[in-house]
Amino acid sequence: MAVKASPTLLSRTTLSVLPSAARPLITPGDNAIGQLHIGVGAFHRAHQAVFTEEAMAAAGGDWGIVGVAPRSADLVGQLRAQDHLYSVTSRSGDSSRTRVVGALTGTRHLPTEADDVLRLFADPAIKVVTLTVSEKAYRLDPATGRLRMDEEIRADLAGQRAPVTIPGLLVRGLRARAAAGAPPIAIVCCDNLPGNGSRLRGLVEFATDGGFGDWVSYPSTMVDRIVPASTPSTLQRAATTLGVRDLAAVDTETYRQWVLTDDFPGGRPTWEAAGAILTTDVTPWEQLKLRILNGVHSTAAYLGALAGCDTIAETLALPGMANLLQRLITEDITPTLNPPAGVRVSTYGATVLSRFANPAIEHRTMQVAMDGSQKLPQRLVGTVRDRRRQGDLPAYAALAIAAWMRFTMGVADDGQPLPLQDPLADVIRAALPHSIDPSRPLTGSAGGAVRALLRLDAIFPTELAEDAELVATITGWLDALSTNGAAATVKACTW
Ligand code: CS2
Repeated sequence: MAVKASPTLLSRTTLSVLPSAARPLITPGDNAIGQLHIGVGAFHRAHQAVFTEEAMAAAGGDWGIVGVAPRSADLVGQLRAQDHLYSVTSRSGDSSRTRVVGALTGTRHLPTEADDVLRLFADPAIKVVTLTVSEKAYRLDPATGRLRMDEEIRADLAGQRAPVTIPGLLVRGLRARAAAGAPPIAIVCCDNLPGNGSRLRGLVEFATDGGFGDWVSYPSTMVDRIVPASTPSTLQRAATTLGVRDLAAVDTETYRQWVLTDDFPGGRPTWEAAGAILTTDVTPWEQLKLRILNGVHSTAAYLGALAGCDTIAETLALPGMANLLQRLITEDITPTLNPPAGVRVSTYGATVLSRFANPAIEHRTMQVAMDGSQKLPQRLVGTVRDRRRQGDLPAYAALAIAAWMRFTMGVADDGQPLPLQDPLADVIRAALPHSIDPSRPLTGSAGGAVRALLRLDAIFPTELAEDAELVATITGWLDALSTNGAAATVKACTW
């Protein structure tokens, strides 16, 4: 975990060599801790931490963040060696802005420091716990939204060893806090799940047989900023701009949005001073974002990966792709939405497509494509279900589902392997008919594959699996994808 301190590494002592525009907005260490954040990856560092720093710069408050890394000891070592400072570079076209963020005041490595994390849960100074751990970490059954009780969860809840799962950590942390008689707290899910606050409340109540009443609040949130995994070029560019090395540097876009229900019994940072929207109902925002941004992102990721595109921006440049995604938004998704007051869905959709096309953001199709079983229900399946209930056939959303199905078969159009990274990978592979040879056109066997995958009830509701017209449409697309390839299928959609 230890990284040798180096005179050329970003740290409090090297802050003075930074260009003045790149220095933190607050003096690191001036604000005491107030928040615990689980999942201190690139997204958190470029989103909630940035909002929090700006809030503290504008309105003060002791809201320093202690970040918990659920897995990576290297990241903890790097951040510690840098006094928890790191830079965020917002990139758009040829222009970029880099700033070091000073909101992170400490880190813990969950696998080796769980007891200390539990102590922090119980610390009265902590009033807000935020999470960005990805959809799968909550271990919810996507179909029922209920916590999947397995050996690990049971062992975590039994409390005979340090917790290793996120639900286990949350429950054990809250129990430790209750036992310490500490004041109320807000637990804030910042992952792309619908009704993320009430899902988390349901999870805790189910795992504890009733929960903690009003003493814990679970605000719902919609979070948005495209933050690709950092690469060696991210670090190289940060070093050039800063004049010191930054091993935890992050690249992102300029756009960012955060909408939260204002339910924080122990207080909260003045995030609105940083542009966040505090409201009473996040649902319309969340549906807009999950169905348009994330739904279209996943569609581009599967089609792009099949077509051999490395990044989302490269995918957007395929002939016909922008047009197809535009029609997916206008014809299939928009009629299912009830947008927030004052938001024009067409403008929102256009902004999303131009964000995806930003060539300065090297967001890999394989990164967005992973964990499809956890993402599809809220991103695409809800749209298909709602359109079918409205009596319409959502052709482009059906193509998106077909592209995911083709993707699960593990071979791109040029024959390259497409490894299936998904917690349900084994279940998905077992569902696929054995007769399928993914390296050849599926002619004749596409229908069997579609029916088999639609029967996965963790992803698709029965009403879709039994919908003959929908099955036929998805089968048509899957046939086209396997016979002509994704690029030609998309191009043929240019009416
Ligand atoms: C992406 C999201 O990886 C993915 O699945 O769709 O992480 C997306 O970049 C963010 O939700 C943007 O806010």
